[in-house]
Amino acid sequence: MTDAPPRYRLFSWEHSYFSGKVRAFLRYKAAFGALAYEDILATPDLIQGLLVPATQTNVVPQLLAPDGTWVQDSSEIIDYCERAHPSPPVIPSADSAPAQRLACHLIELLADEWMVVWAFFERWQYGRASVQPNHAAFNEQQWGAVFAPGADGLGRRATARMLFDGPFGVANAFENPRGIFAGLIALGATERTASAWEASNDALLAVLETHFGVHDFVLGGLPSLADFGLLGPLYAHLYRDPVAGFALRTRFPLVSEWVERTNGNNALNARSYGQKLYGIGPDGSLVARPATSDGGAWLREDRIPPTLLPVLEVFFAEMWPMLRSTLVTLRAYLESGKHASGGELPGKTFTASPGFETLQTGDGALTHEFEIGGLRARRMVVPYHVWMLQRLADVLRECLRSEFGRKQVESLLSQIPCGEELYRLDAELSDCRVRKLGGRLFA
Ligand SMILES: N[C@@H](CCC(=O)N[C@@H](CS)C(=O)NCC(=O)O)C(=O)O
Repeated sequence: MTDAPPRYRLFSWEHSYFSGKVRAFLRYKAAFGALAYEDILATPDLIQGLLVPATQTNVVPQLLAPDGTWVQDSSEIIDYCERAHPSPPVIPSADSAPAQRLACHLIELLADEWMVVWAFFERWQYGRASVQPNHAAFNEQQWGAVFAPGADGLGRRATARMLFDGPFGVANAFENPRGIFAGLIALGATERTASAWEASNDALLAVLETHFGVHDFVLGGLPSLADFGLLGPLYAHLYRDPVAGFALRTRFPLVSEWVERTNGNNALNARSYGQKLYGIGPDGSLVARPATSDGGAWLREDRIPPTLLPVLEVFFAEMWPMLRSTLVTLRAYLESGKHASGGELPGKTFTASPGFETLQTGDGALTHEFEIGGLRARRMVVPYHVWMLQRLADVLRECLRSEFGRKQVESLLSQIPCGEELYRLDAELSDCRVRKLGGRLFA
């Protein structure tokens, strides 16, 4: 008899961006017997009674490990489980596949913290009464499921509607921005910039459509961190939300199919990992072969498929200037003496953090200019980006340890405009570092 795999508890919502990323990752590990997990709906009672006391943050997803350790943050959850259950791997090794490893982390960052803007915008914009097409009813249903889990269907929808019109600020949206809409403005997504964000998202989907026309996953025939990262925007928002979901299915059918494949659930047509395709042998028996592209494996010898380069180009063209400016702005703020040394920093992705609104909105010290589609706009600085950059700098250093690694990384970055600026990351992070304790960030 084999021992049962260790059982984790994931606290998540079906319609949450970062929950989709982590759930698909855990499902992949579980499919190969590395671990088992229970997916628990993170109701307000559980968030306030369990999650906040454990990690000091109310965000989902959060993971409770079998030994009682709480892990908050989708990236930390993946790193934690990857260390504890390395097989099957989702992050290529720094020694044998340094370019693929670096590409995974760049794509994760793009998906987590840049694609989030349009995904967040489409959900709420198409839920405003005055906007067509409209998915307000669906949005009520998906939020009501969390906020009134014990109520009947109409009760669940009514509860969500009350929250939308109250604290979420949907009724007044951009006229009197509060809640969600204040968050969108803080991210630089306004009625003026919306079409530029949409165009950026469309262009990225077009590039992905080309890639998934050749390879079933980012790195070939098995998923990796890059796939799970991309599933953040692509599952809960761009696939499930009806208005964006209609556009995705009709205009980007291969991306849509990849969502099902990476999510690993009800994906018979999409052909997923662990699945086989069968032919009939000469003697009439079923003959199995891997169902996914590239022989059902990552591309060998650290190969980066050429169709992936345009995705990385988007990272360096659009997101990288904003990240560099984040470091400059945060450093200036920390050096201004207005921040207690070691003091807490804002920690949220979607909105200004409670208590930091003055700094993170308007012309506050933690806001900066950025560009999208040729438009200049203003957005908040998100110190969490610095934490992600520190993680990326660690990965880059590991990848550059060997001669092979230096050659592979150089060959990758030299093909991407501005790619070689990444070598300056360590220098740019000097004097501008953050610490993450549970769900809180400190200077
Ligand atoms: N960096 C975190 C972000 C988590 C996050 O922002 N979760 C969203 C749902 S997808 C949330 O809980 N938002 C509620 C809030 O910010 O109050 C991660 O990667 O897990």
